[in-house]
Amino acid sequence: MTAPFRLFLSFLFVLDLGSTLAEAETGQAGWLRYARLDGATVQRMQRDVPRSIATFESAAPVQKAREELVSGLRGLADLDLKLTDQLPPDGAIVAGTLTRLRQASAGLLPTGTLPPDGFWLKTSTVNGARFLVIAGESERAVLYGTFALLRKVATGDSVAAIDEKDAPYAPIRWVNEWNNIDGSIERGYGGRSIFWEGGHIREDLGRVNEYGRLLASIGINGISINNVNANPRVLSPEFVPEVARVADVLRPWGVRVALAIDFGSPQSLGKLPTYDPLDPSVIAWWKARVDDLYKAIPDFGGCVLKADSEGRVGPSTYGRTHADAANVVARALAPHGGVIFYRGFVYDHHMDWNNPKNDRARAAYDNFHPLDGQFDANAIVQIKHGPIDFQVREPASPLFGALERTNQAIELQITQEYMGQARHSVFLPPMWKETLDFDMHVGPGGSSPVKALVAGKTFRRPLGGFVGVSNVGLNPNWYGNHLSQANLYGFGRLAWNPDLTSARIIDEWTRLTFGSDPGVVRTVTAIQLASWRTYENYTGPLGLQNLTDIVGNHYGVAVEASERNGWGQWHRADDKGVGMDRTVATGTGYIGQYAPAVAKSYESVATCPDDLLLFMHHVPYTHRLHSGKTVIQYLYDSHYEGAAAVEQFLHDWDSLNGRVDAERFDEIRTQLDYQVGQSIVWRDAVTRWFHRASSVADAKNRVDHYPGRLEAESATLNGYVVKDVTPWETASGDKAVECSAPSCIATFRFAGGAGRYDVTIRYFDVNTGAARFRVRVGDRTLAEWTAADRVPSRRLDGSSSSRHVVREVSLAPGDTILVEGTPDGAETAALDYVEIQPHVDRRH
Ligand code: GCW
Repeated sequence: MTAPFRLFLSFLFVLDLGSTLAEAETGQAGWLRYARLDGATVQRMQRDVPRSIATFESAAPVQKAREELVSGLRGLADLDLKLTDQLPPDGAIVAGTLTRLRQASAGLLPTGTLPPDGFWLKTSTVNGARFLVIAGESERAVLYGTFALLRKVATGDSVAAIDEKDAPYAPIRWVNEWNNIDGSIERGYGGRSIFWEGGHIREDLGRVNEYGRLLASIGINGISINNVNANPRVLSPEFVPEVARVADVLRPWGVRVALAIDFGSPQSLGKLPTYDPLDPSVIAWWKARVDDLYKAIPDFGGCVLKADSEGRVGPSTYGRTHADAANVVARALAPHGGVIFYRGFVYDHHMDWNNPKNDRARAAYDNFHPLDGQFDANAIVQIKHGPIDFQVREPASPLFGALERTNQAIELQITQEYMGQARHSVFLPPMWKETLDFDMHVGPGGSSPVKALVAGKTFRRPLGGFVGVSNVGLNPNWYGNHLSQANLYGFGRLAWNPDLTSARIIDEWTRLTFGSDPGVVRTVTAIQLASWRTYENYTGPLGLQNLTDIVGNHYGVAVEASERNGWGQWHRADDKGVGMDRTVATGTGYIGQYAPAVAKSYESVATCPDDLLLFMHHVPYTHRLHSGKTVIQYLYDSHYEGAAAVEQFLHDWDSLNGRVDAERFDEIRTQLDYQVGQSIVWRDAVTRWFHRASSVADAKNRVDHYPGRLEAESATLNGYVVKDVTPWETASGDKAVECSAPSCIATFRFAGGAGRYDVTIRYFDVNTGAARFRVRVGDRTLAEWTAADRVPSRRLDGSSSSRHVVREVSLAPGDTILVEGTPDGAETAALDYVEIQPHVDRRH
């Protein structure tokens, strides 16, 4: 090695110690990066943390805990722990099950017990030596304690003197992965499956191991690894060894593996003449398949079942009940300690829209309330948090309050199906908490938040808890958006302790994920905490639900897509008013499914909260909200506020340039910039739609007035042809232009005064090609790009509407702006408009 090269290397080494910002970060380590703390905190930790780690158990979770402590403390605080299986005389970190630690030394911990899966972190002095004890009620609880300790260190908490016991709120803390065995993921936005590929479990389960680590760190103890729209093949004998491999990888992390099953399997897979749950041959078939699974996977978690829902077969084929269906599987699982989650998501998707009494929101309660008490002790009804389907705002499902003698679990959706599909940043814990904290007013004492009901506390149920639909993928950052990881983190933290505030959760996550620079923490937490309300503001406020393409991709804006079909996500907006009348007095009666105290407040417009008004009532556009604003003006204002807030997120993020590693800084910036563009599409589409429907003008005169906007259909077109866009509200002026030649030009004439402008080109980027664009002013080329994004649309619509902004362009009166489009494949280089706005210097 040459001297200069050596010098260079040592320079790199110094850089590495001094700053973690220099390193590229992919997000793959999530919140478990163990990045070096600042110098003062490192010193403090070096003083307070003992230098060896003692464990006495060979159980895999305890070994994992030890490895985690070693790598965590090395990364965070530059500590090199010695490994030992004795209690060293000069003190140590000691990690193990409570029982085993008591055997090792009576002096480590005072008397006391721990609840299931609980842990105890305690500093003790034995014979003058300091010990930092991590005791777990179970083996996996040793891991939970370990991750809790590492979280303290990573967020800079003192570990000099601790005495803390903690235990999970509920026994069920599971995730579901809607992965198909071909490797695709239903409603997954982070790439292909980490579990499956080409009809089999993947050879390389490295990412499964990493995922298990992330799950353990937030206390998740179960996972189903295939889509609830289940392929019967997962139960076939040849699959058992494959599933067993996944279980082997996740077992050390304390995570039990489960499968989603298809109710028709006894017939489709087992070749029986029937799948009637009361038929003896069917009963025997389930038992045999389950016994077989347990031979290979002794700690198999159980099954998830979606039956009689969205085209899946179920017990109705034979006139049997959901309880019959759940119990036939429950009885096969019971001897092995397995559980069945029976999904409460059962509704008729062929309902007649013309019948004002029809209401999908009633379905879960109507289907399951009559069956209360008929489910076996190891069956759990898994209930989506709201009565419809993961919309941006829904009331708590009335079914939570209607099962007294049945186990239940709440299903929350971590993957952002209706929440911008990870292309929009939406931090969901504030929304989940509204449901979890909502008082259903049932049970002894008449007060019962949803969290207590689902955890089985209200009616003293043996089982219950939390299920999150996660859908991570092979993308290095798991979800396709760094900020979306906070939703998995938040889900786990709330499943462990639903009393945590969203502010606390996001503060932890941010410090763990980006470090504790106060500016970074302040900015990231503020963006995350405001993001749900912001998203709601521009996609479906006042309980309208998401005004998205309900029958298509659930992504872009399409205000009428929910209407005139059987899917039941109706908002019933017409020329006079908007909203679903769900009252008992004149509507669908849905409100009557709640306990009287809740029903009373929803039944009257005078007491119904504004946020849910249009979910519960049909009102004229001129109806005044509690705030005094009319409904229509609120719809206009909230959409403008929402879009403006996203733009502010982007500016706030920009202030972190240089304070977050470049890779994640750029990726998040790109995401937020895209979200700004989409929020404008939403804003314009929804406000224009309601303007046209209601004929009520925007008091602030913004809707249908767009200063600086030049429509493509009014430009001078060379090769481009004008095209009507469907739905009309997704294109400015209802129209776009498409190129029907090898290349085309749209020429826009600038009529403003001389100055510096930002020029936005609004175009359509469908997923069937990669068209090219070039923008010129005279012979100056301003920008060139390829429309190669992969948004979920092959049509010109709200999903494919995209924008390119060229900043600080000098323009003079009479200048012509030429946009040249070159189609590719089925992508027509379509244009919507050019918008020219005075440039505002935002540098501080
Ligand atoms: O929200 C709907 C989704 C479906 C999903 C279904 C369910 C797995 O659009 O993709 O199917 O809910 O929860 O079963």
